[in-house]
Amino acid sequence: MNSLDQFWMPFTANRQFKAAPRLLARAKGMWYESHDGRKVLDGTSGLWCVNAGHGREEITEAVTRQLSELDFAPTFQMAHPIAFEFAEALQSIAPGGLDRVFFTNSGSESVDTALKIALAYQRAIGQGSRTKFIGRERGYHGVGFGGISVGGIVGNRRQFGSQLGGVDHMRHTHDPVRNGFTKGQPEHGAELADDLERLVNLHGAETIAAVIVEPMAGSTGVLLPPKGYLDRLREIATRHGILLIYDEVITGFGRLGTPFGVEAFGVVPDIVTTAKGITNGAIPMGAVFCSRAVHDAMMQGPVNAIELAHGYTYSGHPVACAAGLATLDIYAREQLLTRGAAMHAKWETAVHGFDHHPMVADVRNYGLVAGIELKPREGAPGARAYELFVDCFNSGLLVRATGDIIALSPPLIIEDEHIGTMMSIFGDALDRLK
Ligand code: PXG
Repeated sequence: MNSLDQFWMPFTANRQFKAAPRLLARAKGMWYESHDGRKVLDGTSGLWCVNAGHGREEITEAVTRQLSELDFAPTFQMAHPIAFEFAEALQSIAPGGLDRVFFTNSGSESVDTALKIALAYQRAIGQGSRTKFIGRERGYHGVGFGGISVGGIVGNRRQFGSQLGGVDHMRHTHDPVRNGFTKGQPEHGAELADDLERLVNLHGAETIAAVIVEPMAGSTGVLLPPKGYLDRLREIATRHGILLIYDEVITGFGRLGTPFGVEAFGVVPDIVTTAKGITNGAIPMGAVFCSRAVHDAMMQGPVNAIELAHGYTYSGHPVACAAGLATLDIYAREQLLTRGAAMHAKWETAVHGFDHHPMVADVRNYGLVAGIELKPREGAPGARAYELFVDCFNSGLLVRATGDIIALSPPLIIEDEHIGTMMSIFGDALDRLK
C-alpha cells in the first residue's frame, strides 16, 4: 500500500484521517492488531457486528466450503438449498415468532425493504391510502433515502434533503435530567409514546403505513426505551392499524442479553430489520423478519404473479448464508445470544465506575452495551469524545464516538479480564482529557 488517496472513506473526515491514519491489519478473538503491530482490544465488536469475536474458524471453513461448492446462484425465479436452510435455521430464534424472512445485504437495505413491505402490505389489505411513515428523532436507520428520511439525524440529511415524502417524527426519549445514570431501562418517558397518537390526530390514521423505531437507539448514543414506552407504542399502533417496525440492526443477535430487543423489552412488532451480527460481520448480509399476518396478506392473488416487486441480486447469497449458518451454530453452542445477561452485572458495575468522573455527564447500560456521555467542551461539541477515541486507540482500545458520547459494545465472548483491561485503558484516557 503506497497511497491513501484513492479510497474515499465512508462517514470519515478523509483529510484528517489520511494525515494520521489508524489502520487495523489483523484480528483474533477480542483483539485487533494495528498496522504497526500493536494489540487493540475491540470495545465495539468492529462496528456492532462481530458478536462472536474475530477470526472464527468455523465461519472461515463454512465460507470456504461454500465458495467451492456453489459460489453464486440467483434467487429470482430460481434458488439454491442453503438460502432455505438458513431461513429455516433462523426460525428457531425468530424474534417474537416473526418467521418469514426476506434477505438483504445490509442494514440500510433491510430498512428500505421493511418500509416497502409495509406499503405493499397496506395496499394488499385495501389500505392504499396509508403511505406515510413515522420515525423518531435521533433514530438511525441507515443511509438509503428511506432510511435517512425516517431517521432522525439532521446531519445525515443535510446534504441530501429528506427525499421521502410524507414522513413525520416523534420526539426522542433521551432525558438525562430525569433519567441520569440509569442502570437498565429509564423510569421516565413512557408518555413520549403518545407522540404517535398526536401524529395520528394530525395526519389521520388512514394515511400512516408504519412507525419505525430502534428498540434501543445505538448509534446516536445508546438511548434505552423508558419503561412502558414500547408497550404504549405497540398499543397505539395496533389501535390505529399502523405497522410497528423494529430496527434491530444493532440490538439483534445478543447485544441486549437476549437474542433480540423483542425479548429484552417484551413487545412484539410486526416487522424486524436485522444485519451485522447475522453473519458475525464476516460476510455482508441483512434479513427482514415479518409476521405471518404481513407475509400471508401478500400471498394472495394469482399464483403466477410476483407478490413483491423487490429484491437484490445478492438476496440470500449462498456464501452469506453459509457464514450465517456457521454463526448461528457458534451463537447456540456458546450461548452467546444470552451471554450479555450472564455478564450484565459485572459490566454494569464496571461502566458505572465512571459515574462520578468530572468529565462524565451520564452513564447508561443494558446487556453488553454502554453509553458514556461526556461533558462537552465549551464551544467545541464532540471534541472531547473524538479525542478520547483517538487516545484510547493509541493506548490499545477501540471505542466508538458519536457526538460527545462514547459507545461500548464489545464482542459477546468478553471475559472479566477484558472488562478490566477495557475500563483501565478507558479510565486512564478519561483522566487525560482536558
Ligand atoms: N439501522 C440501524 C439501527 C443501524 O444501527 C443501520 C440501520 C444501517 O446498516 P448498514 O449495514 O447499512 O450500515 C444501522 C447501522 C455507529 C454505527 O457508529 C452504526 C451503524 C453503522 C455504522 C456506524 O454507531 N449502524
